[in-house]
Amino acid sequence: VEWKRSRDYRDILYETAEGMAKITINRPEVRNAFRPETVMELIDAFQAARDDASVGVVILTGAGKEAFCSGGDQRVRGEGGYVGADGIPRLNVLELQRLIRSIPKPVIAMVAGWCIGGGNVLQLVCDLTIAADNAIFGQTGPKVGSFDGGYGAGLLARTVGQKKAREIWYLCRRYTAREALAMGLINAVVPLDQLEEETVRWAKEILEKSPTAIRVLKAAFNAETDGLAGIQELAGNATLLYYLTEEAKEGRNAFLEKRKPDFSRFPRLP
Ligand code: 2NE
Repeated sequence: VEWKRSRDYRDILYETAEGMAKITINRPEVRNAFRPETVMELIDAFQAARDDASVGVVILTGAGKEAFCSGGDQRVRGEGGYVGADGIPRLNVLELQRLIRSIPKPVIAMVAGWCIGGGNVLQLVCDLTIAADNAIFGQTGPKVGSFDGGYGAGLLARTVGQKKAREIWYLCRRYTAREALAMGLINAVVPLDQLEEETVRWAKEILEKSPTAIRVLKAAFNAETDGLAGIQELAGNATLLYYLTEEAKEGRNAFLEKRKPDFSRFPRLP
């Protein structure tokens, strides 16, 4: 794949090719830990991928072979969160998690090396995860004075089961890619030198499928786990499809033409 650098950022890379966007956390010197600015850029990049109709699948990864992401940058952890150059303490990675869930396109985590703390939660909220055989997964919150009780706990339990999720958080152990695969935390393990090739293969298989079927399925999976926000996404798809019908257009046209709408020609299907 010939990736084209399509947007410029400081902490991340944004590249596109053949219907895919690849978003790379580019802070290898800290094992791709994120600071508030990194997360702001990631949010901007995911919004760009969402709005680009030529993009059907997003790949999230980390620069280098050492790490996917080591979570929040502990060097900028201040009184009330992670403090950026603006001096405001934030936990904006939670917004990023919601965006990865709600973007109506599959997001594939491409994981090499460490996938730890908030980094593991990021791969968890992605639709699919392909890992290299050197990947290591785990949470560290209770060791370093943090925790993620949102998707980090609830979605983890839905994904690997209650017992395993509690073990992961309470003991803060590290798990190999094979162990992660066995517990259902990820989708596949491949040799490190085949990681991108395999991830792109999965992305292209998805790109051959009906985009509307894929987007409604994503919303349906979210509806099962994400409460009213998940139902909102699923219902948003129904509204989108409805807007495309003559029936919905009749309502809009009647309003604009200041007449009574005539829905009599639209069937009430069983
Ligand atoms: C990731 C890990 C296991 C890597 O170990 P290793 O031995 O391969 O590398 P090393 O030497 O530990 O790390 C290389 C450099 O990266 C920095 C290190 O401090 C070191 O810097 P220098 O000594 O060379 O200057 N680095 C690595 N991770 C960092 C981080 N997260 N923040 C700042 N600097 C980091 C090992 O480095 C490790 O255990 N890292 C910490 C993992 C961690 O506890 N992350 C935070 C969890 S909490 C969280 O992410 C979170 C949450 O729970 C809830 C909401 C939001 C976020």
